Amino acid sequence: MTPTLTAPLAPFADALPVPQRLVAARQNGRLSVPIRAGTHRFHRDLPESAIWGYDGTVPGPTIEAERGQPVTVEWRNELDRALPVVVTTAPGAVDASGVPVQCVPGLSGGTPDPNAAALAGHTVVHLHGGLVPAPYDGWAENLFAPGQDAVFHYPMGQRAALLWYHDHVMGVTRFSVYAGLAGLWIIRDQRERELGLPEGPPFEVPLLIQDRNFGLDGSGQLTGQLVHKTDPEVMEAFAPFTVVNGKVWPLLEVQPATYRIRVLNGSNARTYRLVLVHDGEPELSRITQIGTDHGLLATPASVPPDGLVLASAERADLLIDFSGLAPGSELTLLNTAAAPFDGASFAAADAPHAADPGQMLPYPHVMRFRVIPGPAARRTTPGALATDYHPPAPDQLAGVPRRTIALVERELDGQPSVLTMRELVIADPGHTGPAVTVADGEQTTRYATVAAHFEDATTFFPVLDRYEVWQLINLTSDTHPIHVHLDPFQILSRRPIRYQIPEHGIEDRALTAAVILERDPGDNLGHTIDDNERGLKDTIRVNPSEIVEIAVRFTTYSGRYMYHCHILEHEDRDMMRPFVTMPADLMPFMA
Ligand SMILES: [Cu+2]
Repeated sequence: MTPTLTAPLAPFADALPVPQRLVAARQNGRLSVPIRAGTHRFHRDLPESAIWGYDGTVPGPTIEAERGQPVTVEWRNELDRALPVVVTTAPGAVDASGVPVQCVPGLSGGTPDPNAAALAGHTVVHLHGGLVPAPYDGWAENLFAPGQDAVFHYPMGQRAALLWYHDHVMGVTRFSVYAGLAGLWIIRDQRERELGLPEGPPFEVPLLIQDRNFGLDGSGQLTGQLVHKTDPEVMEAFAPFTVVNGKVWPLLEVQPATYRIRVLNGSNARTYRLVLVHDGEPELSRITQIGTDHGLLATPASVPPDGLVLASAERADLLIDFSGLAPGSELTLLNTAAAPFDGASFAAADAPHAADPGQMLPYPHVMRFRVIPGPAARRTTPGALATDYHPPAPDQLAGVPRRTIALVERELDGQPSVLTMRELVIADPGHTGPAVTVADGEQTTRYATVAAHFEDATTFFPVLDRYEVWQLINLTSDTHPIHVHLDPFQILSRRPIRYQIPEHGIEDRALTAAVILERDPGDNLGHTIDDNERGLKDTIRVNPSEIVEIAVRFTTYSGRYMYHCHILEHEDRDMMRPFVTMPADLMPFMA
């Protein structure tokens, strides 16, 4: 284990900021949001950082909408400064003392990428989780330049949920989101009000969690300069400082009451496994999860024994009970997830000792809650939450179209390997080229690759209102959070596999692999579905050596959308593909 590091910033020094609220109903549903260069202080002891932000702030304002009341946003690109992030790849993966370079500030000997420095600020906004017509979904190539505007119409015909809006520009989303282009979007509805859930301050608190790194000056002092640093072995940026609502390791004072805490992992790549610790012991029983990506679960869920796992873009709606705690009590939210995350477990009881630079987790701190005097107000959790969805019945899924996607890591000479997706179709009997075989008991299916890159021809044409089953096969050693735009989906199964890929089995387009639906003897993962994953999801973790099946049904809008890994460094490097939703009556006319 690599020795622990001393934090160069004091934890729990800054108060947790709550982003400015933009309540759409107060502006007749018409909002105008400038996208601006600005400055932001990430910690009281850091100089100001140059950022890009919605309304010039990090995070952007929280937009609040009402189900059934459309919102129009005029997104005004007023960026007048080039990308405020130094992008670099360090020459080595570890420094002279053996510490991974991504765990420390500064460039670690890397050269600033001049192409990144020249990025002028073309942008496009995606409302993640939004049931939005295709022209307003934020297609990654439909950019608007500095000085140009885009007026997007959001119908809001969807259930209450915590969504988020962020930049989705082709190829460099990882830099523009890192620069600050992300904000929360909350939809409210009658069902949540019937349940009497807290709405707005002080008892509803959103937490947008990200990781960031900063530069060093000539004397080794932290500057506020945002640094996106990778290394020759790891293509994802895992930054050492956890930032919540724009502050490094903040502090929130809470009354001895029940709070509704709405969490989004808005990090580029880092997965969090959150453990609430009081006096050195985990107190996960204080947390009840009531909602996930697309809103309320059917019934409340306990946090899994190891902690609450959230990969990039996943959300959790939590009730945290601080009642019965004396004023002055402190509860710390810690992260125990190694990076890159591969699903491996870590006991919650060990969370105070989770720091491990060798696992790219130099500081497990996320934030702290401190109890202040106030009236005790414990809220009972309703036993029944959502009543508007059910898992699809087996007969609804019998005979529906099945789509198969393999996640693979392709090694390249002289540069970090790239993660890509391969769309597979059942091979013709006469197919002689490279194939993927999937053996499930007695039955073996042979697949051929039909698409490998974002710009390859579209092969997915789902018909509106019809169920499909998408099967995601992970042939890599990392967990990938796969996000499907437009309607939410439900997870059907998560099953262990073992597989073999021959030498040169992963080529630019071709893929050869033998997959067997059984557990590999060396595989320690549970491959279970957590209770909190049984709601309506738009981002699902696919762990190593695993097949995940999801039931997908698009309902409302036809057009061209995307699905992709939400590790931004992966989606920017081709782990993203299009699909086109089609009205049934047009299908006979498709060439
Ligand atoms: Cu990925």
